[in-house]
Amino acid sequence: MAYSLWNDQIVEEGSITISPEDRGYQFGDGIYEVIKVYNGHMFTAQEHIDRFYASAEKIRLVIPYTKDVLHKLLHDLIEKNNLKTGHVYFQITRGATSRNHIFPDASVPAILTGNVKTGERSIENFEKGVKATLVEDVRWLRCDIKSLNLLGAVLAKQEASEKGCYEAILHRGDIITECSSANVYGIKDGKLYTHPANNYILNGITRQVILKCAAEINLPVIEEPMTKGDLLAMDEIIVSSVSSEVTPVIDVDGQQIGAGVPGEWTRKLQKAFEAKLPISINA
Ligand code: DCS
Repeated sequence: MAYSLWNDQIVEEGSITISPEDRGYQFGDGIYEVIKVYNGHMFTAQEHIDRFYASAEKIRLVIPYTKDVLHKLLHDLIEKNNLKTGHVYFQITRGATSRNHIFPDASVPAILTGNVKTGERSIENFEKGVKATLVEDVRWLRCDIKSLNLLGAVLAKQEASEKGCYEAILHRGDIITECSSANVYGIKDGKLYTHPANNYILNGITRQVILKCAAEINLPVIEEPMTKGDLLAMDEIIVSSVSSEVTPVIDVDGQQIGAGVPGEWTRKLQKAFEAKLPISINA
């Protein structure tokens, strides 16, 4: 039996009914988060919860629960589903009411839902690396908000998939921003380059952990935009997200990156990252 989050209750998955007039359904008027779970433990839960509240504030949506209550609900959801390795997804919308672009009045409650998914870590990708393709970034200008509006990301990821690629690396004109559902970095001459955390990208929680890992291994970080040409000339490229962790990119649109195999700095970052995870070889 699978259990879901329904506002502040854990309920049987099949018992939930979503209104066709839910604003998330009609307008994408809501926000979401994905937290990775290792051996039953959420990784960087507080950071994800903080970003959830920050995204909500940016769209003027009031979450009717405290961060502590939400944390406890997610914990209970994981436990109730007996999830070991996978992720927990949750979202909140501005409620269900007669369709109108204008915000509903305060009596219409926001709707919080969530569920878990089992999934092993993508070890083969981490080891061998993946292919990516460059796609024009046609998303809106508030990519810092983890909005339910994901059409730009969906179209880019679909294009990547049809080209046999793991990710779409997005560019606005000549400037590399991020990926459809991950951040992107280049490593050149012992320096790590990535787009600054502004409105053009989602400041990934994994990105924030990776920047700490870079400091630990004495890899200087330069948060400046790269051009397409800069990216293709990098010694190493990586992409990161809760599920991608530190995934090496060894090919972009058929062009080999560096030696065409995951590089040394990537390996060091992967090691430093893995050391922070709530996993053990005996678990
Ligand atoms: N950039 C975008 C556009 C994303 O959608 C994501 C995560 C990231 C960066 C990386 O952020 P995290 O490191 O916090 O995961 N996307 C989530 C998603 O939609 N599914 O899984 C992760």
